[in-house]
Amino acid sequence: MQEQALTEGQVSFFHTFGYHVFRNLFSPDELAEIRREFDESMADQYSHRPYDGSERHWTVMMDEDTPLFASLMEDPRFLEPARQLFGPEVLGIIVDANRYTGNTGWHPDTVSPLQYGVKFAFYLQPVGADTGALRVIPGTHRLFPFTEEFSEGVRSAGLREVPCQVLESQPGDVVAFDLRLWHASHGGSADRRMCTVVYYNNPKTPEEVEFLRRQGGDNVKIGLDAFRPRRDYLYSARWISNPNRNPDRQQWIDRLHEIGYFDAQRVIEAPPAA
Ligand SMILES: O=C(O)CCC(=O)C(=O)O
Repeated sequence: MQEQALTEGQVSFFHTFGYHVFRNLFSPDELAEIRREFDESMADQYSHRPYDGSERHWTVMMDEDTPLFASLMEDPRFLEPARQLFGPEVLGIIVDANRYTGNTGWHPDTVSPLQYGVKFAFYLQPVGADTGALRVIPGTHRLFPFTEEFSEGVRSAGLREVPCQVLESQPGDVVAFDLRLWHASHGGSADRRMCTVVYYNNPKTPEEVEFLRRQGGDNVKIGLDAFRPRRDYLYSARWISNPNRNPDRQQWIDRLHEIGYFDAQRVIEAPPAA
């Protein structure tokens, strides 16, 4: 396994422009296993509504039925760069999988300057400028919060008209970007497979804490409600029980409990009815 801590120059580039691309982070054997877990989990989560290319499918990949995916948030290849970028107390939030349909319009992944972090994304097919690669507007994470005028200008300019950097990638590569960075994709296939590992900044001020508290319920809406997989919770009771006593996971769970991130309904799996 290859370790991928960032150099000082790469950390500085990320903070200045908002992204970094890791090449060949996964071995061919890992990729084969990732594809197997992806297929099995998606088939299971959408057995009631198999993918037909008309709408995006999404699910969480943090449980014992997908052990490789479930290990990624604690894997130093992700956790170490996340810590270099947002400090040693950065919070592991989610590992997910997506089957995208069509283009993705320009947007950042957060609506508040009080809520930020890093997303690591990897595609299971080769993706280029007009075949669904992530495209980013470098430096826009530093403009946050955006004026309505800027947001409207970007959204109305047309997907391919906005000046940007295209982050082409091959299976095995991983694209990391700041959640505040404006990004989009153009021309992807009807079944573009993309997975992510997300970390949030550990909030410091009462306002940041309050925003993260509300984000738990918001993540239920933008994930479970929007895509309707079979699971009806983000975090399984088993994940929360941290059966392998992983100290990093325990630190995240304790802090997220303290903040109240888990309090909204369906953030954590409900206990079985008595
Ligand atoms: O790959 C895409 O089409 C967009 C990905 C994206 O918007 C995201 O992961 O936030």
